Amino acid sequence: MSDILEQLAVCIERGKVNASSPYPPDLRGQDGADELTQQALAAGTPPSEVLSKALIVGMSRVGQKFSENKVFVPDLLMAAKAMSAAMEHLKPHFESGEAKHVGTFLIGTVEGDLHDIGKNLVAMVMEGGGWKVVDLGVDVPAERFLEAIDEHPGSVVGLSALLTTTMANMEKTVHRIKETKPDTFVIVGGAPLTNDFAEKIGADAYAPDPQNALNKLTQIVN
Ligand code: B12
Repeated sequence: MSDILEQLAVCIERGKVNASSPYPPDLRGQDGADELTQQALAAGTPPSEVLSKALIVGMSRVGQKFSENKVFVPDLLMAAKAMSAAMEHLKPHFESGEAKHVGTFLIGTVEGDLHDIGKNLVAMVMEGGGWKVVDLGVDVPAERFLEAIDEHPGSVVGLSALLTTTMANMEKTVHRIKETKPDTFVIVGGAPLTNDFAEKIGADAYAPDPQNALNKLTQIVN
């Protein structure tokens, strides 16, 4: 079993989407993220384990290599594509079957930032935890968050940022939300963030990963 998860982590890291994908050439003809995710689930691996022990592991490895200049942007794009192929199969397992939602969760990646893999994972896990999720996408200006709060009164807002430059936009977004809708609960996340930063910019909470976010938010509504 752990063999499939390791192979899947390699497919994410190398950007091997599916068996028919010609990229990367040395894995031509082998199963990709698409097939291996289905095999792991069919073998009874819990979806949360597929997520934490394969998908996130593969993305972290490619991220590390990017930081060391061993791979480049096209490699990241292929890794992101493989990740999306895998997530398509995980999604149904995280969809909530509950008739009544715990609450509404608005999520988006802040203005200037196009990274959405982490945001999508948080959205998926929150949905699995019984929340109605409204995904505003990437590069979301503060004003769009405010409009969405008007459309979904009482919702909790989640902001994602992956770039140190867009952490500044996150701060502006939190300030706009807090000055206009002071009662809105705002949780922030993303690789460069810390608890201290979240406190400094006036967010109500920080979570390093989706499960932590789900636990914190479910606690506040109870
Ligand atoms: C994949 C990737 C890309 C892909 C994104 C594809 C996509 N669809 O998202 C592409 C190729 C497009 C890309 C582009 C760029 N990238 Co990039 N990218 C990455 C990489 C390798 C992985 C990010 C990722 O998906 N991680 C996996 C997910 C699962 O982790 P995560 O996002 O951190 O999310 C987790 C938590 O943080 C948390 N979380 C996330 N959001 C939220 C929100 C809430 C509310 C909560 C509670 C929790 C939470 O939960 C998630 C699951 O555990 C990182 C390196 C890294 N290791 O982080 C660089 C990285 C973020 N990129 C970087 C850079 C520089 C860029 C570019 C500027 C590159 C360029 N020269 O063009 C552009 C910027 C484009 C833009 N305007 O946004 C730098 C940022 C450096 C910095 N200090 O700002 C990094 C750190 C790489 C590096 N070491 O240099 N990138």
